[in-house]
Amino acid sequence: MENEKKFYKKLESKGVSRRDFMKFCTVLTATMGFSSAYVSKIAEVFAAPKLRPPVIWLHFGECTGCSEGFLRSMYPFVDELVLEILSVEYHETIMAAAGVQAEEQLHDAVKKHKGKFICVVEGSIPTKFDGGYGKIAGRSFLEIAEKTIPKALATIGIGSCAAFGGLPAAKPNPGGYMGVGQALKLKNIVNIPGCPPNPINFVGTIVNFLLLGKLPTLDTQGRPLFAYDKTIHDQCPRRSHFENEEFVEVFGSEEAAQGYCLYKVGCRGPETYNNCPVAKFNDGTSWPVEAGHPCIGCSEPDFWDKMSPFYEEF
Ligand code: FSX
Ligand code: SF4
Ligand code: F3S
Repeated sequence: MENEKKFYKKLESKGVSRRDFMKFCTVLTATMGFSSAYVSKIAEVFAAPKLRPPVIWLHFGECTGCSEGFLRSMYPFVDELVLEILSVEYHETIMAAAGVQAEEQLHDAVKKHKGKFICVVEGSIPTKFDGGYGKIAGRSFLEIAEKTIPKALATIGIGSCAAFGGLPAAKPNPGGYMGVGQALKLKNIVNIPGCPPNPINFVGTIVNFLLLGKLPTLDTQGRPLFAYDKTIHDQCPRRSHFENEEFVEVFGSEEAAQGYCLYKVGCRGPETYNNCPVAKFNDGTSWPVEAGHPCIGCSEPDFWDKMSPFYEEF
């Protein structure tokens, strides 16, 4: 109780009311596919955390958009909430240590929390030339992954690069980049694809773990079903225009202003599994199709090769 009071006081001091926080918990509960009876339980995960699992966050071949998306653009207070329920032991983007100290921090954290930490991986792994396309402190990404991930309690691949290879694995892929699961032949990695992924799907995965003591149910690609069980097309507010054959053929046209369907300018919504139309981005502000841009299938395996040329109808 005391802790909860402190938590709400702290939120208020940052200009976040209890109402804002409960609104966020309601959105998160719905995204996770739980009934509204769970809202207060989910609020408790943040307000009175029982566990603070150690997290080791690795960066490989990527643009850091996944971390940036998570740390900056969601509900402004959520990064702090999540950093409070997790004990982040190593994260190159946000840690104070650098160089030798950072290296030591990684080795110490893996040793200290062996079998108990959650390993979050951002980026894909070059597998050709002995992993020579990517190294940190003299060790290849492949070696770092091989030495770290098997010691984790659970591994989460955040972003399409970690999940499926993403941009670094696009043709001709000279470095032999692969998703983490494929590179290490893992069977039980949780993949949160998207370039970048929606932070709420990552938060939902973590909260599921803290609330129920297990990771969410996954599909055959390792994606949490709560977020990736339906196509963009099946949840799209422009769908009636698709059915009525009302299409945008030129950007900036009258049809575009009318909010017609973007299929003919290359929308890949029909073959893309993600919850963007309901979860949206930036505090629920918008998502690509709402902003007038076709879905380019950024959360699908091999999307750079499979979904391009973008802006052309398939
Ligand atoms: Fe990849 Fe994430 Fe795209 Fe970027 O780290 S999914 S290139 S948004 O940053 O991995
Ligand atoms: Fe489907 Fe894309 Fe058209 Fe939406 S805009 S209805 S996702 S094709
Ligand atoms: Fe990506 Fe399509 Fe969503 S491009 S962000 S999966 S609308």
